[in-house]
Amino acid sequence: MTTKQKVQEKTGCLVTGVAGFVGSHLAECLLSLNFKVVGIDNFFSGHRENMLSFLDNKNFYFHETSITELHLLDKLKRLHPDLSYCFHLAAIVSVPYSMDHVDETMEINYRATETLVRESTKLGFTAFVFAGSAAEYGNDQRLPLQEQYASDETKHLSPYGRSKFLASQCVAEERGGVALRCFNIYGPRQDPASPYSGVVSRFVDAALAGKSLTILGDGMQTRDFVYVSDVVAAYLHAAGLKGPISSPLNGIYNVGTGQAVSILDLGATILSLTNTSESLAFLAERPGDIRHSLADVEYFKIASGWTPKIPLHLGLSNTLEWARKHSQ
Ligand code: UD2
Repeated sequence: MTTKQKVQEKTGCLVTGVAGFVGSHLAECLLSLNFKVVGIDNFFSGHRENMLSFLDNKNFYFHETSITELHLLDKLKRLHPDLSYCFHLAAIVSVPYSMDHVDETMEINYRATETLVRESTKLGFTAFVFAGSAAEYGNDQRLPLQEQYASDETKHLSPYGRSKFLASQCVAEERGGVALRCFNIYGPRQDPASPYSGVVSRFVDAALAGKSLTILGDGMQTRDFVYVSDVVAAYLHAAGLKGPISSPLNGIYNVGTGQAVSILDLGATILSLTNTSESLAFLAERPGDIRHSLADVEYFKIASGWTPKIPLHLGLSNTLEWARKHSQ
C-alpha cells in the first residue's frame, strides 16, 4: 500500500462550490479515488444537475449552505471529524455581476475566504487550496504572465479580479495554503446560458444549434484554454494528493497550458470538429476586454510535477460530445 493510498482511506475533503462547473468535476474525481467528500453549495450559480453522477455515492455528503455561515469549518469538522483538506471554489464567478455588486463580491470572494483559511489553519487542516484567477493580473501584457507580476500596484479591471487577488495573498500566507490562478477553464458542464459565459461553451452551444459563432472584436485576441480535468489534477497536485510531492504546496501558482489560442482559431476548430457549414459572425469588441492572456506555468510544474495533459483538440471534442448528449 502506498502512502497516498493510506492517506485517502481516512481522509475527508471539503469542496466548496461543489455544484459548480469545476467543483463538481473535482468532487467526482476525489470520490473515484475513494476519498470521502463533503460538498457545500448555496446554488447561487451552481446546479444540482452537476452533482447527479455522485449525489448517491456513499462517500459523498452534501450540505446546502453558504461559505459566509458563521464558524462553518468548525461546524463541518464536528460533523465530519476526518475532514482534513479544503478545496475552496465557491465564489461570485461573474465578472459583470461583480461590477454591480462590489461589496458583496468583496465579502464573498475575499473576506469569507480569509475567514475560512484562518479557520482551517486553526483546526489543523492539512491543506487549503483556493480557486484564484487569471483576473488577478488585470490587463498586464508582460506575457507569459508570471506569478509575481500581480501586486498591490496591479490595476484590476473588476471587483472580481481585485477580490481574487486579495484572497490569494491571504491564502498563501497560511501554512498549507495554496492559491491556483486558473486561466480560461473549459469542458463539460460549463454553462453557456449567459452572454458572459465562457467562449468555448458559447461556441459549442451555437455550433450544435446550427447558429453562427459570434466573435466579439476581430478575433485576434488570445487566451490560454485549460481543460477541466487538467485543472482538477492541478488541485490534487497542489494538495500533495497526486504527483511526486506528498505534502501540500504553499504559495500562489498559475494553472494554464502556456499556449496562446486566438478566438478566431478556436471558432474555426469548433466548426471543423462539428463539420457544419456554419460561419463566424463579427460583433463589436466587449468593453474592457483583455487583448491577450497567457500563463507561465513553469513555477507550478516544477513545484508539483503537474503538466497539462489534454490538448485543445481533444478537450473540445470531449466538450462537444458531452454537449451533444445534453442538448437532446
Ligand atoms: C476570463 C474568465 C473570467 C475572468 C477573466 C479575467 C472564463 C469563462 N472567464 O474571461 O471569469 O477570470 O478571464 O481575465 O474563463 N468572446 C467571443 N464571443 C463570445 C464570447 C466571448 O468572441 O461569444 C471573446 C471575448 O470577447 C474574449 C474571449 O472570447 O475576448 C474570451 O472570453 P471569455 O468570456 O470566455 O473569457 P475572458 O478571458 O474574457
